[in-house]
Amino acid sequence: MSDVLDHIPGFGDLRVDDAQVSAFEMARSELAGALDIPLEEIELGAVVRLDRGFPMIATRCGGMLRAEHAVDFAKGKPGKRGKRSKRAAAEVASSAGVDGMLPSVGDVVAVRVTPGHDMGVILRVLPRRTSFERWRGKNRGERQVLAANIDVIFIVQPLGAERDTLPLMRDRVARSLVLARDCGADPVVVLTKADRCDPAEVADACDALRRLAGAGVHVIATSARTGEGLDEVRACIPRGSVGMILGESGAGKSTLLNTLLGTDALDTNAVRERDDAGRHTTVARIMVALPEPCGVIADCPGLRSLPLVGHERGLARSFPEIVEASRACRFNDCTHLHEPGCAVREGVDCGEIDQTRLDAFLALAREMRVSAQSLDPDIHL
Ligand SMILES: Nc1nc2c(ncn2[C@@H]2O[C@H](COP(=O)(O)OP(=O)(O)OP(=O)(O)O)[C@@H](O)[C@H]2O)c(=O)[nH]1
Ligand SMILES: [Mg+2]
Ligand SMILES: [Zn+2]
Repeated sequence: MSDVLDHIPGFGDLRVDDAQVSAFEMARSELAGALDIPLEEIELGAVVRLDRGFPMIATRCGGMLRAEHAVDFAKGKPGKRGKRSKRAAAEVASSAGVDGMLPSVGDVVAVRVTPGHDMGVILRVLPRRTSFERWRGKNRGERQVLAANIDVIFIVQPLGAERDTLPLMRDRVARSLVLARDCGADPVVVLTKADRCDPAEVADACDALRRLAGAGVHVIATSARTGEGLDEVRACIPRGSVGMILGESGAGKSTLLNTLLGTDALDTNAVRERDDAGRHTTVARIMVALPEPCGVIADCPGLRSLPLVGHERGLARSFPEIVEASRACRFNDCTHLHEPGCAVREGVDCGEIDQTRLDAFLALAREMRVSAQSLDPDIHL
């Protein structure tokens, strides 16, 4: 048993690209001027843990500290530096170019580190290479950034759960693929708990999900008990890359990470026997650095639902052959269901397009049209 803090990545374990470093250099001069503070007090850092406390930042200089956000700090939320009025907050925010963008795990930030203070202040969230976002709320039009600068998303789905029929698994995996592609990360499907099924069942599930996910997406059956598939998972997260783990509570996300770490650093909990449901054991977003030659993965709380709202880009990236074929449909607004001259259905007939993928595409496209309409009644179905 080891502490999760032993495995928190340092700045050098994360991938901060040249664009982010130059954005930082520019932000640093601007912020130092606007706030009238020494340049050396502003450091480049990355958010490696987000929990109920202040975000934890690994800095380029090798430090690890908790940091409050400049906007909260300025708004007078209780912090170590005392209170400020809302008015002062606005001034600080505007003069310093603090844009109010909230940091998420994986974010690269400009952080103020003042000698003698153990708490930093996040002054700016730097441009994100990728941003994994989820719809939040009904009609509020808000998206929540669950993680930033992620290269690989592990879509975790347990095998051998009675309530998870193949259609349900397909639906969840299809949604996750769209979300992952939407943010620009590469998806990998990881089926956990393979030891609970016989090999034929495992093979069937893998085949079905491979067919759905299409070429170029790995589908890996794993077991934390037998070690099956773990090397394949490791191969998907080489050193220098950053992953996150996505799946329902109880899917075995933290257990998988512990197995990859080789120690029980992350808390796990038995699922409810009656229905295999998890207990929402993980409540924080915590990055862990895997042993060489692997990179970093963020453990995340289980997500119950994955609504798709405005993820058209992700849909198009997940089903490129369907989008490509649809350009040749006779009607621009072809639904690919019944129209004459539908190139997509022709593609299915001649075996170029998989019916399973088309079904998934149509269901998700329709869901997105319905959700868009509920937000904007002028959009017609
Ligand atoms: N048989 C078997 N059980 C597993 C495997 N992996 C995980 N489990 C069990 O599944 C249960 C839930 O695992 P967790 O790792 O806590 O699940 P989680 O996805 O992190 O759940 P949350 O933190 O609640 O989101 C635990 O009892 C694990 O022992 C596996 O490969 N085989
Ligand atoms: Mg967990
Ligand atoms: Zn068509």
